[in-house]
Amino acid sequence: MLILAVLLVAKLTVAQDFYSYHEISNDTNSEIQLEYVLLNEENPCNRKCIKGAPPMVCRFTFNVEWYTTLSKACYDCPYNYEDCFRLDCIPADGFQRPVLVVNRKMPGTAIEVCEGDQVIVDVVNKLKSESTTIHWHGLHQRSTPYMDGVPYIGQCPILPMSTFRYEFPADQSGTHFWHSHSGIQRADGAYGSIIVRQPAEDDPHSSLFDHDLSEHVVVLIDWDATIAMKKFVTHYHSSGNNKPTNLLINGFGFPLNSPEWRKIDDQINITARFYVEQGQRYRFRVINAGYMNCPIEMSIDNHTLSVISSDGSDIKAINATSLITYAGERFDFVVNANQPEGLYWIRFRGLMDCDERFTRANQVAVLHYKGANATELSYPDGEPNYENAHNEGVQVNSLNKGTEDNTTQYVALPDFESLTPWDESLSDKPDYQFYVAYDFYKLNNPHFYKVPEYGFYNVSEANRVQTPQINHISMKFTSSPLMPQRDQFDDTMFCNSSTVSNCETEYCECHHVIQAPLGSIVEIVVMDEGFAYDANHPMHLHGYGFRVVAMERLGKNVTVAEVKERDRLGLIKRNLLTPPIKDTVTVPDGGYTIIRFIADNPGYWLFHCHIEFHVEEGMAMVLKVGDHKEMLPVPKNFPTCGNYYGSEE
Ligand SMILES: *[C@@H]1O[C@H](CO)[C@@H](O)[C@H](O)[C@H]1NC(C)=O
Ligand SMILES: *[C@@H]1O[C@H](CO)[C@@H](O)[C@H](O)[C@H]1NC(C)=O
Ligand SMILES: *[C@@H]1O[C@H](CO)[C@@H](O)[C@H](O)[C@H]1NC(C)=O
Ligand SMILES: *[C@@H]1O[C@H](CO)[C@@H](O)[C@H](O)[C@H]1NC(C)=O
Ligand SMILES: *[C@@H]1O[C@H](CO)[C@@H](O)[C@H](O)[C@H]1NC(C)=O
Ligand SMILES: *[C@@H]1O[C@H](CO)[C@@H](O)[C@H](O)[C@H]1NC(C)=O
Ligand SMILES: *[C@@H]1O[C@H](CO)[C@@H](O)[C@H](O)[C@H]1NC(C)=O
Ligand SMILES: *[C@@H]1O[C@H](CO)[C@@H](O)[C@H](O)[C@H]1NC(C)=O
Ligand SMILES: *[C@@H]1O[C@H](CO)[C@@H](O)[C@H](O)[C@H]1NC(C)=O
Ligand SMILES: [Cu+2]
Repeated sequence: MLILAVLLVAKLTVAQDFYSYHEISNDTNSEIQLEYVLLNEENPCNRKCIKGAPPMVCRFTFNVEWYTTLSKACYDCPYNYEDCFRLDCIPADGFQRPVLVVNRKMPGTAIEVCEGDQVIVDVVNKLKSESTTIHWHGLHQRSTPYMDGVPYIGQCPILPMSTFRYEFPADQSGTHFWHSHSGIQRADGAYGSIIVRQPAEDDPHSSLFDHDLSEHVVVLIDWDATIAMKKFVTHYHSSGNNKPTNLLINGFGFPLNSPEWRKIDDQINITARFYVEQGQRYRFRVINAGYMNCPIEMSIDNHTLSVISSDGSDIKAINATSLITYAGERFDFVVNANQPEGLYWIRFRGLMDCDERFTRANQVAVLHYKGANATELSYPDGEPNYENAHNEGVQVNSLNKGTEDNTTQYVALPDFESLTPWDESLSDKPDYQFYVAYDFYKLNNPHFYKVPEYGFYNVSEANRVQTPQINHISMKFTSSPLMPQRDQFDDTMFCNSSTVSNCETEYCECHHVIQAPLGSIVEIVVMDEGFAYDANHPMHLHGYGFRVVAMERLGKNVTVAEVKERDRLGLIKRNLLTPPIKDTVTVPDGGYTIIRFIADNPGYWLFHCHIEFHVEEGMAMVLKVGDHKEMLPVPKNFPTCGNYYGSEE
């Protein structure tokens, strides 16, 4: 009876020939569990969005498991081209390594829906001993804050053997992505796209492009030959590096940086390939799912990128030659296929820890005109390499540049013009202003050093890894989730810069929470002090989009006091007209980025660096908006977790 009911639901939402059942099994909780894998192209929710058409319920099952690139499903890949495209084959850059993926794909199953649809994703944890959660990056979960997917904030981690059903409305259009928010699982492959499309009538840019296709979603990640946890422990407990060596575009990449490159002559070189027809204009949607300090510059030979949107929010179009994206950011641009029919390199170049000082990570994809006399294994002329991965011209979102560089060659974020009209968050004076300053510090972080045995200054220079902190505090997560189990917490259990002391010399770790009353206008001055080496930290706020009103690089060694003084003297220019709305933004090294939003989404929301290793080390803090009774009620039977110390009567 129950099986029939489930099948009926599936049939209502999934046309019959669209799915293949893997297995039907009885769950241990006597709940019938139906497992099916919907290939992206096959999901009926991935459709043309028609104004006035009824919304759909879009169901997905995400099986999270350890897997491998070049598995047996790949047969003779990478020596046989067709084999690399078999179901469950993950070719990556042609090297075998373990991956942690969803539905044996990397990127995992794409979610493409129309604005207003209801998304239901059953996340089935098939890992052997690790927990997981999935975050829907870019969706603010205003009506469903318990679905945000941050362990110990919005929910308990999902245990192995367990299934957690995420259910939320796709109420914000744009290019978003999902990724594991547990540990550093994203780095091993647990990421994919969520595209929420609109009817053409609602899209202010619809006249600028002819096509907005699934195949033109571009998911980027920095990549390495080993599992991320190996890199993490050897970096923090020894002298291992934290530099990725390669980039993958939609899961594909030439083994450009491998020592074996050029030696494996019979190996197929597979790159992502984007087909276009001459005379047509295409909307591309780029997602940077990167996990290390590896901003990615991209450009397309002989083509202009007309940037129209970022993080799901539209801007007045900007024509650019190259675009830089940081981990967690998304950009949409239109490519006009107005060049002679042929093949063109799409070039990607890693910056910072991926640049010419370190690994020279670079990658290519192909813009393939359908009319070109070429096969899926033909390539444009010219050898791709790190040096030629840059095209000169107007650049958007440049590394370590704010509005201080007013040459027209660089377009900084505060110079974007949002198509979302002015709102109260752009009032002259905010209700609350927070300074959030960070850097790397030479601390005896007890997670990695032990005094007197092997303190920071005892060990060799190569072993002295500095700790990134926000306001000199490392975030310690609670043992049960803040929002659903909020009755267990009160403000005295939290800390912030006004409750701690000596943190500049001693390592400080606590539940770092700042607070804003519901409905207040909040300004956060995010600062990179720039004392330690050049770095770059893309900061992501959960639950909100924010206006980027200012961004400036001041130079090396900047203190909070100096920036406050600059502001007092009126030297900080804020764009309070219609600056862009983002959810992830970087800060120039030795500079600041100022963001504004109205704190109208009650709850506990994480604000953190989107570099996996940094957030894992505690480069995060929580924004508490509203008091406990203003937060939405906890769903019935929501899972709980926490410590157990026996009964101590
Ligand atoms: C599932 O469980 C029910 C009731 O416990 C049982 O009748 C049924 O045969 C089981 N189905 C499968 C596929 O194991
Ligand atoms: C892969 O690329 C390398 C370098 O360009 C080349 O030597 C090799 O022949 C290519 N393999 C195939 C099958 O085209
Ligand atoms: C593409 O641009 C390069 C460099 O600007 C130029 O040399 C080349 O001729 C262009 N190719 C085409 C097909 O226009
Ligand atoms: C961008 O370039 C196209 C031509 O390629 C032009 O039609 C359009 O007006 C330009 N847009 C801007 C904002 O400069
Ligand atoms: C297409 O390319 C092949 C191989 O390079 C060549 O033999 C053929 O003549 C070309 N066809 C045309 C129409 O250019
Ligand atoms: C850029 O800034 C410099 C120095 O502040 C100023 O002299 C120049 O006029 C500015 N140029 C533009 C295009 O705004
Ligand atoms: C580490 O440094 C401290 C302080 O200088 C010193 O007391 C201690 O003996 C050193 N430990 C080792 C193992 O060298
Ligand atoms: C700092 O934490 C204390 C204790 O939780 C809290 O009362 C105070 O509001 C916090 N300060 C800010 C700026 O949020
Ligand atoms: C910045 O601070 C670092 C570390 O304290 C110091 O080594 C460096 O000399 C300073 N640089 C400048 C330009 O003041
Ligand atoms: Cu960081």
